[in-house]
Amino acid sequence: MASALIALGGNVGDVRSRFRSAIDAICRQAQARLTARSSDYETPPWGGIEQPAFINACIAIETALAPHALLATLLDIERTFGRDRARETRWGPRTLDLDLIAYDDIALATPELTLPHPRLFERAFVLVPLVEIAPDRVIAGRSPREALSRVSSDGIVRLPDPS
Ligand code: PH2
Ligand code: MG
Ligand code: MG
Repeated sequence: MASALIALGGNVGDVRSRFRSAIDAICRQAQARLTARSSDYETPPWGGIEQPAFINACIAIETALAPHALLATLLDIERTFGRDRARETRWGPRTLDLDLIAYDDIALATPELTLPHPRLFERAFVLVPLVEIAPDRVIAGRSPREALSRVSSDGIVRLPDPS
């Protein structure tokens, strides 16, 4: 089994309940066990497009799938939850984004998949939830905690657990 970190995001519709269903689907379809789940965070949109705030979270799983098979499963689950890549703009609104952030200590760069995620350390909306579940995991020689100390997390709000 391998240890993978996945970042979840979305800003269209009921994102928080979609996260719950998507995490269930990941565990089923990726032959995976959920080992950690962050809180949900409301985060200011990044990327220069005017759009509603995002909800972001991170999970850690143990999975039997290899990296590309896991990626294919995540893309499939995005489609199941209404993602239509043909109709969306780069950095624009989306129902569900599932990004593979890290997979064991594997480093790879293929047209479909780069590991660890190439923009991970620039994005407080990934680092804040990641610090909650894996502050000291070494990713490309850095820790989420150290990386977060170098970016602004202004405007990021932890949401209370749903009761
Ligand atoms: N995803 C984007 C573009 N901008 N901003 C935040 N805060 N969170 C996201 O997940 C996000 C974003 C498209 O991938
Ligand atoms: Mg993505
Ligand atoms: Mg993304």
